[in-house]
Parts: sequence; C-alpha cells; structure tokens
Amino acid sequence: MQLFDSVPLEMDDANVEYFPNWLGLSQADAFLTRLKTELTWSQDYIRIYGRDVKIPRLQSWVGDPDSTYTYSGLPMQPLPWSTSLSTIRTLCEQTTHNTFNSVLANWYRDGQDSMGMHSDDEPELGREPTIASVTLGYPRKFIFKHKQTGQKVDVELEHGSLLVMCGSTQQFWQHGINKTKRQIDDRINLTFRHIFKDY
Ligand SMILES: O=C(O)CCC(=O)C(=O)O
Ligand SMILES: [Mn+2]
Repeated sequence: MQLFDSVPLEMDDANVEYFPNWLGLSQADAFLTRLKTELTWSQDYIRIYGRDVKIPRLQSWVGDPDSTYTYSGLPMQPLPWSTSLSTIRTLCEQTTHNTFNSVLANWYRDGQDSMGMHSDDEPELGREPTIASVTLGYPRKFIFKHKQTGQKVDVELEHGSLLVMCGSTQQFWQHGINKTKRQIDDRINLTFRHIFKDY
C-alpha cells in the first residue's frame, strides 16, 4: 500500500483533500495518451431556452451497466470500463477506501473549454457523496464557491493529481473550471463516483 502526501483545503462546511503527486509522471503521461484513444468521446449538447448548445468540452460516461446517471438534464448510459480506467479506479479505491461504479471523463481541448459552476449533488449519488477527481494534462484552476457566504477557494489541479471531495462539500459548495485566454494544452479530468440504484 502506497502512502501519499496530501493537503486538506481550508474550507468551512467541506471536506476536501488534495494529493498533488498522486501518480508518477511517466504513469500520468501514459494514462493521458491512452485515454484519448481508449475512450469513446462525444460532443454532447444541452438545451437552453429551446436551443441546443454545445457543451464546451468532450465527455465520456463509463461505468457498471446499471449506473445510469442524469447530468445537466442528460440521461447517460455508461460505456464499459477501459483497461486504463479500471486501473485508475482501483488506485482511487485504495487511496479513498471507497468503491466507485462509474466515472465521468471530461476532455478540455484548450482554454476555451470549461465547466460551469455546479455541485455534484444528484440524488443518485446519495447524501454526502465521495468524489475522486483525477487530473491528467495541462493544469487548470478549480474554483470552489460557498453557496451561502460566497467565499471562494481555488486550487490548481496538476498533472497526475487527485482531489477528493466528501462529507458536506457538495451540499455547501459549487465548483467549476473557467475559460482562459492563455494558450494552453489539453487536459483530461476523471471524476469517479458511486451511483446508487435505489434512492
Ligand atoms: O474538470 C474538473 O476538474 C471538474 C469536473 C467536474 O466537476 C465534474 O465532472 O463534475
Ligand atoms: Mn463536478
């Protein structure tokens, strides 16, 4: 069993732990390269005021066959586990002492790709979900905003890092990734989740 250096983020009403060098550099590089071809990536759309709008990133939803998930109003049927994703899932389970039956993969192609502020608080994730978030590729700033006080906390998520959110984090905080005008390379983020069938 490996032990990793981690830092808790200073946040009220939350439980967030950051593991900067969770994967070795060559392992992280290899996963980044493999996931680009191993996964089936799609350009999904959401409906806003009667118009279909492109989600600003590519996505892939992978999981056990019964882990259907509704994300931003989109019901998603999971694709089967790929070799790399199964390996990373096991590593996440070992570090967090949790089990995960699904993962949402997001591919931010450049600085124009982003994710709006939201909480991972869908009912199928249960009360106080543990979310394990793995970053591969170009570092991006991950922003937290407290829903009641407006307090902001941010953390630069680095290549090969793991961010674990648990306890009341989703209840009290939103999170997201802003666009940036900087010329930056791409990044893949994996959020491992446990979907409950009966909720
Ligand atoms: O890309 C990230 O770090 C955030 C991803 C995220 O929040 C999500 O998939 O729900
Ligand atoms: Mn999220």
